[in-house]
Amino acid sequence: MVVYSSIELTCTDGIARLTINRPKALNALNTSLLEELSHALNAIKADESIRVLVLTGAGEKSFIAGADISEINTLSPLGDKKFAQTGQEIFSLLQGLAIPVIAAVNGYALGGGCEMALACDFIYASEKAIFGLPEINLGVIPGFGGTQRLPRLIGANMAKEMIFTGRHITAAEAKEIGLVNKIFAPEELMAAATETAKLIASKGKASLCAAKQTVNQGLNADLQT
Ligand code: DAK
Repeated sequence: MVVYSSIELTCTDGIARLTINRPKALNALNTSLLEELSHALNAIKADESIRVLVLTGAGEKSFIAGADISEINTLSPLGDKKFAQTGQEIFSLLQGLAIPVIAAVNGYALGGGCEMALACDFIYASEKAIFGLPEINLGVIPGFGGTQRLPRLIGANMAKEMIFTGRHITAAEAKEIGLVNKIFAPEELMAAATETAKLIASKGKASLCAAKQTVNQGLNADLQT
């Protein structure tokens, strides 16, 4: 496997684990991390032995604390546009993976971090996880697909409240509104995500991929289609 500087990719028994690892910035997404992520996701896509992906953040405090604010502050308007497009493309690549993807949210999942979890098939969270789309506080809107994926998951009105207020919500609130499937003690989160990943990996890959594709495409079509 390739060695990255801000992410880690491991694979055991058909289960890939992708860990965002930039502790000095609470795993915030900067351009070089996004480039590594793009490379890793394409490697996962090309590896037929991988049946499930688990995505998490390194450390106990943060899943991903959003886009890297200090980098965004240095971008020109064109640079801003490119950064947003790059993020959108990578999150579409993540969502479009044929295999199931579980987000194991271990801490802060803010802005782009929350949006990345939304691009996964479902979310398990630590009791300490905090979710939010605080872009409004920076004078912008969620730029990596959150305005589209969040309402599809929790309904338009709940999504608008989160986006308009920029408020942080706890794991318990996130579960109540259907953003999160299950909550675990912090030390149990990865074991629980891995156990579910193993159960999923024990199923036929063709039917898993067909199930994912059918659900996802069906959400954008009428019942008859
Ligand atoms: N970017 C860069 N560094 C970050 C960061 C981030 N998003 N979040 C945290 N850090 C850094 C802090 O600066 C600090 O660094 P040092 O001072 O130690 O060098 C270190 O991580 C530890 O953070 P704190 O000291 O703040 O830790 P606390 O426990 O006190 O607070 C916190 C944790 C997560 C509540 C806090 O760090 C925080 O509020 N962080 C920022 C969260 C946030 O607002 N994230 C961005 C969401 S918006 C675009 C425009 C905007 C966007 C995208 C595109 N275009 C126009 C293209 C924005 C998208 C977003 O994701």
